Amino acid sequence: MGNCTAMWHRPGAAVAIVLASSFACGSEPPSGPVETVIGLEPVATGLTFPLALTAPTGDPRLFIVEKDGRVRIVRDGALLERPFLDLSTAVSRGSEQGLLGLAFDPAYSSNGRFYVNYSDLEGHNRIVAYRASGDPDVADPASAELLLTIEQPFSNHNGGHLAFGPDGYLYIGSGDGGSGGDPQGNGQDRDDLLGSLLRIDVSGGHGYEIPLDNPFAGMTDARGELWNLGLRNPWRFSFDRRTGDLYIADVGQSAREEINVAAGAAGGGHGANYGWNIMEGSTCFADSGCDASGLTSPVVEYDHSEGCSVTGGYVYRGAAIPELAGHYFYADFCEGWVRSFRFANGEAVDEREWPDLAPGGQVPSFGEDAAGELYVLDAGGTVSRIVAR
Ligand SMILES: [Ca+2]
Ligand SMILES: [Ca+2]
Repeated sequence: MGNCTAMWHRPGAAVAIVLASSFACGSEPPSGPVETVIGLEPVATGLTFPLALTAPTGDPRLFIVEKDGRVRIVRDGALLERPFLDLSTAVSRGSEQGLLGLAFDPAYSSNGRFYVNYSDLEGHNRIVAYRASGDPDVADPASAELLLTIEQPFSNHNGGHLAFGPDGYLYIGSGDGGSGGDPQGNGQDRDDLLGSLLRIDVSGGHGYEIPLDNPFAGMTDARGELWNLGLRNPWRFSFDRRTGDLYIADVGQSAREEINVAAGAAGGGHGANYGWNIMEGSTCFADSGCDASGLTSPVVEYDHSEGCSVTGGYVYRGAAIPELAGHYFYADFCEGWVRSFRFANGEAVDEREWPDLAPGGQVPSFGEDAAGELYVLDAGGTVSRIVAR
């Protein structure tokens, strides 16, 4: 019936999606063979190392994070000169440091609250809440409320991404603290905020609470903020806005890059251990005879003959290119290629590469707007929308 065999794009052939009776592969609605050519349409240029793009619910504007500390707005197709927020004097800008994440409160239209994650001048990560000002295109810098500090023993592997889950909780990506090989064992330790996604409740309007159903809530030997563990540097993660599935792209050490998917219907990876530094991808790391029992394996991985650092993206749920529904896009930062797959019945299907989506430079991130359309960010300064040709 359906053909779920991975079909890699052949260089030189037309970039096209060919889905043959995809309903046999998983949860997507039936669709006949379709063919859509997609490419990139620049929406902003001249940015300084853009590394995140998001928007409040229902808001047609694009909010783009620049690594050096500014949040810029694209409104009605134009990049506004004045930043929405300027933290450039508060941010460390070393290689993996900077303003790293931005998320708008699900109730932003009524409470004006949003959250950033940045490397402070000591190199520690700060998760800070801000509020909008009377001018919708400018935040109120005086509204800053520090929610959480994640102390960093080394300058790299800072995670930094922020996203609200379908449960309304704020998820925070946190790396293993850095250096190489996780010398402090932070990936497997449960009593620190490193090497995990964190999950906190910010709905009270000030500070945060630990959700009672967090896996280690109330335990004395673990941090209640942890949602999972065993991550090395979950630089980018996202939720499928239709299914709630959680996609975590975890940057590898020197051999393997991986993407983990936790089905929303199966609990979203509550308490999952993704293996680092016992394992790197599906191979043993710290000890060649490692015990992988109890560890969650990646759904997709590739080795360093194909890249060096995985950049997680999003599942397409926009309206402009219906044929892309359910396809998760990701990239390699160093090589700049863009690939996709669909997650169906616990595995990756319809894997392919998209040469026409490679922006030509390093890809630090993707973006998703309020309508579910996706963007590819080029570290050189251009942000482009994925469009049908
Ligand atoms: Ca830890
Ligand atoms: Ca892993």
